[in-house]
Amino acid sequence: MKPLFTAIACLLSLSANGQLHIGSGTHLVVQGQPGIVLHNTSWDNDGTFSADSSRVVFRGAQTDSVSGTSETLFFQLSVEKASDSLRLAQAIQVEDSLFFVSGTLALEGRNLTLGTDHGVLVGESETSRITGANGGEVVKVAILNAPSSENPGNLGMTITSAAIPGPTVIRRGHQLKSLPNGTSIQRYYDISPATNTGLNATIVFSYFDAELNGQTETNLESWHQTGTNWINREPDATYDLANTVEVTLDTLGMATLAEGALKVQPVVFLQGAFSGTQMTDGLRSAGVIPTTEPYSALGFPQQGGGGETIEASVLATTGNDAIVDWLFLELRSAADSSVIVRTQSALLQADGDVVGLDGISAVTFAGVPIDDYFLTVKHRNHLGVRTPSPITLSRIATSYDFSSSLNQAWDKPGIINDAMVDVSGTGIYGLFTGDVTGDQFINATDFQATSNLVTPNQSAVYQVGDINLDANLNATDFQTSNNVSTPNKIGHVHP
Ligand SMILES: [Ca+2]
Ligand SMILES: [Ca+2]
Ligand SMILES: [Ca+2]
Ligand SMILES: [Ca+2]
Repeated sequence: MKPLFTAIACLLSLSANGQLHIGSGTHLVVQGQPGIVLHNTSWDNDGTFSADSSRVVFRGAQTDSVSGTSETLFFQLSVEKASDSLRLAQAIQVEDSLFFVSGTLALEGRNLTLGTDHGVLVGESETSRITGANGGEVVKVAILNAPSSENPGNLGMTITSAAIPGPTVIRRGHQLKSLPNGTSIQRYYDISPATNTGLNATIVFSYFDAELNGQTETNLESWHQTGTNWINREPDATYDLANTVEVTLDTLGMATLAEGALKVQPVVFLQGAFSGTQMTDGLRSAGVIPTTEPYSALGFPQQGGGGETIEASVLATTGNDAIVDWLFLELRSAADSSVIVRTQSALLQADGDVVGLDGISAVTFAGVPIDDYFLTVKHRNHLGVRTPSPITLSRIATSYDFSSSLNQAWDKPGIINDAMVDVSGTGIYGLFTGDVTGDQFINATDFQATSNLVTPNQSAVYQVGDINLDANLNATDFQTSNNVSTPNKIGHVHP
């Protein structure tokens, strides 16, 4: 079919400064392929454009823009700029294909929406691609039903899941994200599925080397947002030649890539809470665990941490991974264990796993160099412990099981009590309970304080006097305190 131009009414003009202007009241209908080739000519649509099945091609070495009071709905669009870019000065839609031949398309804070049925990016490359340092997003809606390596709109986010996410809005942007460990690469995906739990989705994030923002490619990891927290997850795989990072996520949302932070996965048990093979989640089931860490308010000195929060949904998990309480972790200098390099509030699961603020992932220490550190674990009414020697921490999570042996904790010289207590009677070690004053001593002062706090009895409380962590203040806490405070005990954190 031959190109057919139909200008209804008037005011379709090519101005002297290189602009195709569709004036107000003008209706431009273009049929066939290619429809319009614009050479060093911008597009300004104040009227009505009916793209039919046409292609609008931008060529030439000058910067051109797409503007106008009307949001243009292209059928096909082709970026074939010899240099520089095509810039959006108005949001646009591309119903079918957006071709990249040469040059870039700069979003400049505007959105580019791809058609739900056929909208797709074609031929993006290191030199011809979408950019958006000043904001704007590429938007695609896809219906995902047990997707198998689906890459909606060819946006570069490939998803595989046995679940049914349903209608899913995928937004791809190129503005840097500010993360706890620095900034992201120049790309993010914001994914909003209709059903967004238990997806167990394998996501392959693609990027261009030109988007790396100075980061070491082989260190790229997934950072995804839950509430206001950025959670750093080790990827399942990283391919620096293919420019992809693969990660498994149960819940989708805002996600980007950046170099990972130091990670640790300790195992810790708490006396009083421990019973049988794991710990009670009585505080959680009573609904009293605060969503903001309690340690700052209790006067635990902070270094780079403090104010950590969690989503209420983190406390919905039951069973082995149910949250018992907040813990307080410290990295201390390998050269001097009295020097606290970084503090981080974390969460304790019923089976002893110490996890990050999503209640699942390893604990991360952002903004800290890869090095050896002493690791300290404290709890608001238990005696703290630390590793006997510095442990090597890196982006790959280091496991450290305090519970497997008394030797897993540093033994303070000249002190009668050990660092930990056998909470099981069968060689599972945990932190001594009963330091309700939080001074790393368990003595008559703690017993007196507990005695005062349990009078009268209280239930469904989050209180330091609740030394068995069942959310109740009563005779059990009183009796436990009486037992553990004789003889007196001292915490084992530093000399
Ligand atoms: Ca690469
Ligand atoms: Ca666990
Ligand atoms: Ca005390
Ligand atoms: Ca209690």
